[in-house]
Amino acid sequence: PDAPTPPDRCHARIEGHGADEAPEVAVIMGSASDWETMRHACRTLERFGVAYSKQVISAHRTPELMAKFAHEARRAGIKVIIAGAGGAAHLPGMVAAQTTLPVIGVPVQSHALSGWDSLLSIVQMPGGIPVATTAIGNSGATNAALLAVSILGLTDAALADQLQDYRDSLKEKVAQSNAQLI
Ligand code: RP5
Repeated sequence: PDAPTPPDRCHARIEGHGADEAPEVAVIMGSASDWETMRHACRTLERFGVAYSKQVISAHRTPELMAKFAHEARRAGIKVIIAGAGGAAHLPGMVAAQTTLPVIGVPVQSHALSGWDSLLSIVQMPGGIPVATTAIGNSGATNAALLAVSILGLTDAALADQLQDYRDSLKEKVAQSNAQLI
């Protein structure tokens, strides 16, 4: 499929992409500069046919928009939130503070500290407000989407089957790479 298009810089509505259905996953990011990383999450959701929305929402620059999004997400039918941010990466934690939906945080690789700052900001949540934190960068964005698929698969057997097929394809790739070593 075509590469997902970048999100608008800022808009408050939760709009779907890639499917006619209402979005089940919301992909949000602190800046348009996070898109190069977060597009991997969107691409993976598209691969599984999961309807999602995407938005730039900054914890620091648009705190009111962040609160509005967090408060409205469940009512809008969102089941999982994927939040990517870099540097002083408060977005995943601050969204998690304002909704009981599962929040998966993606640490975006920063220029100054290679993403250590993002990782530690996202992963070190105080007890009581969890954020499921993935690896830094593109792999983390991909895995965030796979984790969302896994969560949705709890109540969607067809999606769970698709995830198993994907895992089988990874196994097959390893077998093929071993065959090439001969
Ligand atoms: C964070 O600050 C964003 O998530 C981004 O990773 C970082 C830098 O943002 P820009 O200055 O590129 O907009 O809020």
